[in-house]
Amino acid sequence: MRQKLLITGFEPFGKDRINPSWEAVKRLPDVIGGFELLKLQTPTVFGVAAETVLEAARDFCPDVILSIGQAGKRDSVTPEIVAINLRDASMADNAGNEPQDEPVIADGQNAYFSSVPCRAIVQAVKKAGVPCALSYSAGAYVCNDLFYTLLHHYYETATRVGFIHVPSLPQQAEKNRSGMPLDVIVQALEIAIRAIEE
Ligand code: PCA
Repeated sequence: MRQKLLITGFEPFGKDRINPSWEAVKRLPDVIGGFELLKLQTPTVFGVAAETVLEAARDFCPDVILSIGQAGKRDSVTPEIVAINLRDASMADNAGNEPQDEPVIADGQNAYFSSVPCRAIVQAVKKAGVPCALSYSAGAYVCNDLFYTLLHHYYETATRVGFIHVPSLPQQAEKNRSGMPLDVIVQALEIAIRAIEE
């Protein structure tokens, strides 16, 4: 029987009109290796992103949830190893929220580690020639908020949760950044999913 993978990408935020995380997720095949995929776009809004994913997961009952987000200041694909219990926005989210020094979940533990094999993902993606590195911080904005909430919700359950940041596209890359073409991001995600299965 196939395993089920819920994979999410974010809507555009800040000054961007496009978010490579969702553009790449949208282009993935519906089946990768032994996984059947359900693709979901998440709002870039504190709290609401996680609610959207948890609601979809209630019906789909995924074995793995893999969320993807854009990290414009990076030129590599970066699996996130840890999520922290902190909301600290450097700009407003898409609903105008700009929390500072707040917990994601009151009384939640300080941090959770990813429950997908980040190091295996890095090795597999790099082997294909795509720049990829472990990241030790998913930030304190909406991506970390989603990742932390999912890890908290599925802590010590059979459902595994991972998060991968991807670079901006070349046409939207910030100064001194090259960005990464969309087809390369799609390829990296497909390899990452196969590495999770192994
Ligand atoms: N990146 C942001 C939020 C949405 C996204 O794609 C982040 O890194 O928090």
